[in-house]
Amino acid sequence: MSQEIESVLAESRAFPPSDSFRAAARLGDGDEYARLHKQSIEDPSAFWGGVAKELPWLRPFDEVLTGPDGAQSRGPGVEWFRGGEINASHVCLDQHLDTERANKTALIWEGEPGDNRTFTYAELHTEVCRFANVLKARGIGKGDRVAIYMPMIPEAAMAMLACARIGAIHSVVFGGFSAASLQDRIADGDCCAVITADGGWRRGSVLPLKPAVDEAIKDQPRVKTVLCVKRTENAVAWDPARDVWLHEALEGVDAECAPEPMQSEDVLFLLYTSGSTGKPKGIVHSTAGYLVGAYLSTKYVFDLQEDDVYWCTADVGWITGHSYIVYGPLANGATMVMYEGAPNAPHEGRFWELCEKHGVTIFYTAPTAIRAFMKWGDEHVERHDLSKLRLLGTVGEPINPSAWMWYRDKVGGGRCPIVDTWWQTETGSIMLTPIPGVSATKPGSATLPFFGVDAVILDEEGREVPDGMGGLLALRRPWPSMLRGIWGDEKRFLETYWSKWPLTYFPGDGARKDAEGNFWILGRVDDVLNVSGHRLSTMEIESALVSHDAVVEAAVVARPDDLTGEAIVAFVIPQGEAGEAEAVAQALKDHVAQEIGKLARPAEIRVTTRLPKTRSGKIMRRLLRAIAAGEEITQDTTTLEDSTILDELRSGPKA
Ligand code: 7RM
Repeated sequence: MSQEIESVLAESRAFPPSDSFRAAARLGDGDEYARLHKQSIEDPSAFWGGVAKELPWLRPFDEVLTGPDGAQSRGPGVEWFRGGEINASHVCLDQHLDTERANKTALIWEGEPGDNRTFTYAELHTEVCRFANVLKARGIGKGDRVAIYMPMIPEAAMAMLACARIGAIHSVVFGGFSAASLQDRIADGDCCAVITADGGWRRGSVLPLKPAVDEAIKDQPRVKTVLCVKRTENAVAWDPARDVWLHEALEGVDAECAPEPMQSEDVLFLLYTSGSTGKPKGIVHSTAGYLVGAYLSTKYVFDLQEDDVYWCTADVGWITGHSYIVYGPLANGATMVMYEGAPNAPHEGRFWELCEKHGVTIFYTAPTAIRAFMKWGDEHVERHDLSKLRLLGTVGEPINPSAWMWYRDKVGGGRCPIVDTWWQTETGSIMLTPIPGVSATKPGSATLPFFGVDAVILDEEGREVPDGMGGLLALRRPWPSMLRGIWGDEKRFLETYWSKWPLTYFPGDGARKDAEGNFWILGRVDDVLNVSGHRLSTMEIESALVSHDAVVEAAVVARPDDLTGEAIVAFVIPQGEAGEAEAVAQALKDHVAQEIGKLARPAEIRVTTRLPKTRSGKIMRRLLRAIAAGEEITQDTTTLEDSTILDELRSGPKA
């Protein structure tokens, strides 16, 4: 059977950068970009060797890329920057200390209640060294795994950098995960310590963290230390043999801590990602290659300049927080904003208030957030002065063109390029993206492969599919920040990512490439529908639904159908009251049929007020599939943001 995906949505708008943006951009010259890109593909060792030399090494590397076929190696077993020694916290902090950046603001932090803390590079360096000495004093050292379970406070970034400084491997677990999820991750990583806080502020109340840690480690004798930051005043249970307040441990600690020299391929961190089935995978990242990828992509994708104020709204519990809050921006000496709380606390204009207050110039968020902002209404955006913004970004899911246009017009005032960045926990850094001073952006497209990325659209047999046709996204060449494995499960690593085609990485996403070489992500391959033999992307049907004024958000899945094989079920969140949208269910079916074609016409529209999402905002379609088919949910729901949603969906109205 053909594995091609029929791509049915046409989007032809294109927005080149303005002349003024182009003139001031780091990379604004198309010829220069083409030359660099060509070199990155034709001579990756020269290209990546040059980039890597921009970072401070403790010992220079001997070779750039090595493996079974030397510098031509591909596939899972390659090594980057052999012979080199480097330390991530030294790259992020120490290198700036004997430059003008020593007294530059590294971090502007704001708590949900409105409290502020800022740190210069010199101050952040001191904090991290002291933090690192606290870890050392507890016997934590090179190669040990340390779980970090924190709210979005400066200590979260400091904890990561302190681990990196002493060569301990951090494993950040998102603070919204349950005790059970935390326990699984601590056990799988065999962690010897947990860094946490008493709690954090979320929507006006304290989200406790320490109790979940206590619960998670009650049967984990390997965990000898729980280091706890005092953020709130809530009471916590205390085991004096194991628990340590950070502020007490810091008293009288030395502010000097030499960075541990790490081999290029030494592990910098583990980060768990939930596959569509099975237990979470501990994605393993290296030190040098990861840093090189995070450093270069931050610099060019965000056109980072010395006086920018950069804000990535992700949580440090996600890869976006690792690469584009901590390692990438700090390696570039940037000034960044970090915010503890929810986007709608205490009001729905909070993000725009923060942009105005701190003079944010670069803003990076997720489509799920953008759709929420749209729903909350334009007035929250319009109330604030966003004239300092010059660049916008999105990540995490395909962005539907109507949300893209809203983001461009309402937030960006029509003047800011939008970088739609496609990448994964596994890729470590951005793979498909516009270069903002060069690329014409298109609503819904992640546009072009970044430097060194050899992306193609293949069929199951590994043949390239013609332009315009949907297929499987594939990466043929290794890149420095690629994952090095799944912690403790080499077999699953090889099967998941490297077994579909020889020596080629399979990310699990469907995509198509247009005649100009721009990539359009169609969503996870597991989500593709098959209606009467036509393979359709859920994302495109969702896009058609939200292009109707009555719909704010939509999720499309298939249920078995005797006649057509699969039938389309659409879950929609209406704009305004649910009653109205029920009345327009017929109109919505017609709208999809008109936008895409009769074959994409939903068999059923279900109105809901919420959709099941992961905590990073991705729709969990596998749960919707079970609901649409009327099955019991027996699958893992621990990564679900709000489990009460399932009851609503099961009992919700049909139309
Ligand atoms: C960074 C991150 C990875 C998956 C990936 C895609 C989807 C991410 C985009 C996107 C369309 C984008 N890491 N995805 N970015 N889809 N356009 N710009 O999200 O490991 O949590 O998820 O997310 O399906 O495979 S992740």
